[in-house]
Amino acid sequence: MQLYDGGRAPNPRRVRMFLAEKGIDIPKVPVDLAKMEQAGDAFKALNPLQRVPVLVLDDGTPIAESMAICRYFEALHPEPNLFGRDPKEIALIEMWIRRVELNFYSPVSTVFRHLHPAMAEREVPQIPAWGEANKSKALAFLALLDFELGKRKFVAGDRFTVADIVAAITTDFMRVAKLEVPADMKNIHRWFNEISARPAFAA
Ligand SMILES: N[C@@H](CCC(=O)N[C@@H](CS)C(=O)NCC(=O)O)C(=O)O
Repeated sequence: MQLYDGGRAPNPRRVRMFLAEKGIDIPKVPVDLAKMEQAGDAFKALNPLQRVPVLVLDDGTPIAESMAICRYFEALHPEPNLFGRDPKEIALIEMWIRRVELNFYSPVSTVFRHLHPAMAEREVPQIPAWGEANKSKALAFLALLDFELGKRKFVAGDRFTVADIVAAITTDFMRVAKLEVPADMKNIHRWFNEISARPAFAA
């Protein structure tokens, strides 16, 4: 199998961090997003949505969507467990993945896609006012997460899980979107310093 990868872009990064946490190494095919390789016919045959990452299985099946790819590897390599061990933990991790993707990743990505000059040709139409409007949405969720992280060590509970990967890669992506974590969000800073110090974060 092969992972169609996209450099420092956040979605491929969360899959690479997940694989590194699991100790899994698979062949990678770089897709140059700046050169719009994702819009070429060969790549569109793998993912008509023209987005990375995509995992292509040995039988040719393409699996897109970062969390779907991570779940595939969790099923193949259950340890270390990152998606939950019992019904309650599985549900809590899923709850936080969805909360983070919908209320945090999505607005940060919208800020980037609608305000960054590098995205002008890809995000058509680019609507700067929509980018601006999403800044406060991203920060509102971050404030909620700061409050939650005052009650426990990790995003979904008392141990590191895939929910931390999703939230930490998004927090790091804020820099690219020219957003800052406010200095007074002490719990976010404490947690992010810890997650970003994990060797897998550099994957
Ligand atoms: N929901 C998808 C999102 C994938 C996505 O948006 N990938 C970005 C890179 S982070 C991409 O391929 N962008 C190419 C483009 O916008 O043309 C996932 O979870 O993997």
